[in-house]
Amino acid sequence: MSDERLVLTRGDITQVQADAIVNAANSTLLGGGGVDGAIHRAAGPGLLAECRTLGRCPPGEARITGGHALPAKHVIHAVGPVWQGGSSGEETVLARCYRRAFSLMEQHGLGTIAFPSISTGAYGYPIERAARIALREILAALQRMPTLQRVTVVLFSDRDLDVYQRARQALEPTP
Ligand code: AR6
Repeated sequence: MSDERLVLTRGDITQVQADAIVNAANSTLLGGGGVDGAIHRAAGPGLLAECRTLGRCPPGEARITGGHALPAKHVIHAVGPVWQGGSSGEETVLARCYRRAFSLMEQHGLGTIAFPSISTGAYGYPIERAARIALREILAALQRMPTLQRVTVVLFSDRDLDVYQRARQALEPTP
């Protein structure tokens, strides 16, 4: 059965109101391009100042900060894997990003979250594969966490949204 708490949409994650938005960060947590750059620009310098207190974050891990000037209350900074062909543990590391984000939500009592498509930009992860892993982890979290009210995946193009919608249909067929 289709879980209505999962929403796939096209848009800009910096505009999303949620308890947390997820940033596709790098290990320095000090900003970069892509969605990371957009989040830091929209959140203002307070976010970078808070990130400086955190130290490095290895791939497959995540850290939580405040949302600063964003409409979201928190930012969960997750570091995805760099795609190296698929036989260097990329799938495990990507899955762990999603799991770590959900465990931070549990620890902080958060109910709504929005994810970008982690690793599928600068880090080169093929989006069809990444979508399967992301949605598998999200659907598993929705099943085990009754406190999750809404999980939104915010895709940056119509094509990316289409890839996620197809992957969802394969994992969660609707009649
Ligand atoms: N809202 C939603 N999605 C976005 C937005 C936005 N405002 N901007 C870009 N995307 P990327 P990665 C999409 O490269 O592959 C950074 O420099 C984008 O189209 O942001 O995990 C970090 O500092 C793509 O689908 O993240 C790291 O060094 C997706 O977000 C590195 O890039 C992820 O693309 C991380 O690479």
